[in-house]
Amino acid sequence: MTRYESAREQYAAWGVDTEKAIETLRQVPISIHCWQGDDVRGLEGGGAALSGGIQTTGDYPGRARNFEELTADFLKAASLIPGKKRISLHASYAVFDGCAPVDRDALEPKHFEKWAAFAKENGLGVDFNPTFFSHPMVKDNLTLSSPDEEVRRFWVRHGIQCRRISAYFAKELGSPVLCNVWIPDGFKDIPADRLGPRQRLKKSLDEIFSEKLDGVIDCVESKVFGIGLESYTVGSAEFYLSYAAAHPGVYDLLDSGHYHPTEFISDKIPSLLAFFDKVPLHVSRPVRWDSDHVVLYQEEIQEIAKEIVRNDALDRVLIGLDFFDASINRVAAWVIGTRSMEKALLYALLQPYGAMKKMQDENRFTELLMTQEELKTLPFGDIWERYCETQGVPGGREWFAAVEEYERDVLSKRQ
Ligand code: RNT
Ligand code: ZN
Repeated sequence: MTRYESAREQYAAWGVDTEKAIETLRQVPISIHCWQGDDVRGLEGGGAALSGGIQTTGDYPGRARNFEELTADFLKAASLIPGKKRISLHASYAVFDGCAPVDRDALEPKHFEKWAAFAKENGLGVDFNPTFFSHPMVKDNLTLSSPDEEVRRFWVRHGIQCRRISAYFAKELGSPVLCNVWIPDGFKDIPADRLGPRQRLKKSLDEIFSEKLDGVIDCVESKVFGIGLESYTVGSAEFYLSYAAAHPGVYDLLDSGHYHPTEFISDKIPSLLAFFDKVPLHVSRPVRWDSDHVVLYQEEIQEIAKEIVRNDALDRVLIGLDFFDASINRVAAWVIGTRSMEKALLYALLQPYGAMKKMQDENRFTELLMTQEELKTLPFGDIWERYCETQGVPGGREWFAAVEEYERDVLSKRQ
């Protein structure tokens, strides 16, 4: 008997079908963010530093410097990650090859033709993010909530163009595109007016979302604070949740680094599922703050995956990743983070939820506690290895050899 066969039997004894779990997971798309490959710098080449209260730290060699390097690195990572993939782009990754560069408020689908071709060639769906940071028109840390009409309107035009670009990708690829609005707007110190900026943000969002577009899934991403913006965030959790609830077709995106340190998005997923038909996520790993560390196979990510799986919401929760670490090999960061998400989903698919829910409803909490604990030491690793094998990607530590080789032959040559 192989290790997998033995593991399959052990799971079967708990009423879990491992074959079915593998078959289900194979079809779940994970949206992998492009910005892990270049420390969120983008391809505009204007040299604007990363702003908006987010930060990458570290200077590991080998950062991608252009479209070719970024896509090559992405594909290297993707070749080592099992499962279905999408790519999440930012507007700052426009490619101006062969046409004159334009400012953010004038971006058009043609500036993303190369990405559309890349996505098509590699069977990837695309998700999109307007870029409201790292740009001179971010004035006093404000964009859509700015009291300066010139600034506010510039960013409204950017939002409008980004939705059109999203619709273009959706049409080209035949797959709906999540268009995620996150803005950095906030204040370092105690504001005199907390409502005014929010009223302006509400007005800006109304303007951006007024155009009816096919294939675009709109969402808004809140957060609690940013670096240098510690006292007040315009787009707070309550603001965006209320906005989404009041605007059918606009969804509230949950980023796991955007809440208070003892607050978890896993518990928010079922709350939102009770009201929204879709719940988009940015799965990240905050360490003491919104640090965007590489996602690991840890408790909160397991809980996130469980909430998606046991609520039968694999097609309603849109799983996207958001982390950026410049202190380690960036290809490995992508691989480790995305494989961790896949692992968490597989683990979640291997739980006997029917039986466990019954225990809860029948007040058999001792048995439930025992079950949850015993499941943890079943031979999960053997099922994971099997999943990787069926997906044609290396399991265990073998994938790392491929990354080391790539670092030696490609990444280390970039100066
Ligand atoms: C920032 C948000 C946002 C960004 C990316 C680059 O705190 O999480 O989603 O990380 O858009
Ligand atoms: Zn995010």
